[in-house]
Amino acid sequence: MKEDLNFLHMDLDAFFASVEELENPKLKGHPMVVGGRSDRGIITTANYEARKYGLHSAMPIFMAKQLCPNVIIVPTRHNLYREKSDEVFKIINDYSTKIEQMSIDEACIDISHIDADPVKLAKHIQKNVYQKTGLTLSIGISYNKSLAKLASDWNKPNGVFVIRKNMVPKILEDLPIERIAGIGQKTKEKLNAFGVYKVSELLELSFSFLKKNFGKQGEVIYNRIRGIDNRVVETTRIRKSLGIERTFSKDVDKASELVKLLKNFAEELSKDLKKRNILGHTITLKIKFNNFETITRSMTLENPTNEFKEIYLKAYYLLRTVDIKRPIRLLGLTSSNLVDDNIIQLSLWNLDEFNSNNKRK
Ligand code: TTP
Ligand code: MG
Repeated sequence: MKEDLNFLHMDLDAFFASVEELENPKLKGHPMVVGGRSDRGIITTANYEARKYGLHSAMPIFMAKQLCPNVIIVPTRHNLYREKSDEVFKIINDYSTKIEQMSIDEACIDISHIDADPVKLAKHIQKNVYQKTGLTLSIGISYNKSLAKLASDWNKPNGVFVIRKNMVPKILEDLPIERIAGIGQKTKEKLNAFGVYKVSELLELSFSFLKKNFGKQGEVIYNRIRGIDNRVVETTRIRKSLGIERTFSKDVDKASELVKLLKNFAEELSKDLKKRNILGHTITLKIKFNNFETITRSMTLENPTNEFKEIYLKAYYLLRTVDIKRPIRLLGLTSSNLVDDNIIQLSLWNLDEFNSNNKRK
């Protein structure tokens, strides 16, 4: 039976701390937190060794020191985490065009177009991200968004967990209510005041009771704990352009050579666009001469394209409008004004092959 396990939620493990460990491997194996410089600061995250002592995000540093006197405190470096996060998302982008980034280290990915076993896919993603960045992540898979998120937390670190239709609501019953997406601090306190702490107790409340006391949110909660969540993955990372730019080791001064390079660029660009299932409306040529003078020429097409021939012909036309008066040190070819192809067939890691080797059961 093909289940609708179309939501994959990923969350990096102890993200800031893991990045710091990559930068300074000596930190590995020691309880360590990333956080403010003074005792009045708070922890942004704790590595898994420090978590054994009860240290966690949002805990004041002075308290962390009391609980774990040997804890190493590393100051926060946001730019570094941002860069690492971008690296991870670049890898994830190759799996799906529908990715919703929820935070710096977390995303929900629509995998409905991937006809492979979702667990094998999750392991493929984990291995790929680990090999390229050294970071580990945990993945949850389910038939809706909130359950996929919940599942990503189930087996941390480096885990994969699937919540299937026939597991709900049983699997949720023992959870504290705040684990349900949509139950924030305020709602939690209000529900606690009604004597409700666990999902099993929440399941006993009627739809009308929840609606009367919590309004629209009450409806949402009633549905979520029964596995109903119709939200789709909202694409948040929209690529604006895709292109190739290269500075040559030796300036190019022959027109024939330049045309040959342009052809290669068009070929490469077309392949890249096709892999990502995107089409571009605008083609831009960029040339930098050996005196660093730079010119760009653009052309917008009526219909977007990712076809090599079309890209090449337009790029060639643009090249002919340029007065090539000096040797050239840099050439660039970019496609922008991008649109989704909608028909998702391929991906950078050869989705077709992956699908046929790893069929869903
Ligand atoms: P989380 O994914 O919540 O935590 P984490 O990645 O450190 O650990 P886990 O393995 O449980 O996923 O948050 C991601 C990063 O966001 C985290 O590394 C640091 C930062 N952060 C804060 O700055 N303040 C906070 O209160 C939390 C929760 C996280
Ligand atoms: Mg995380």
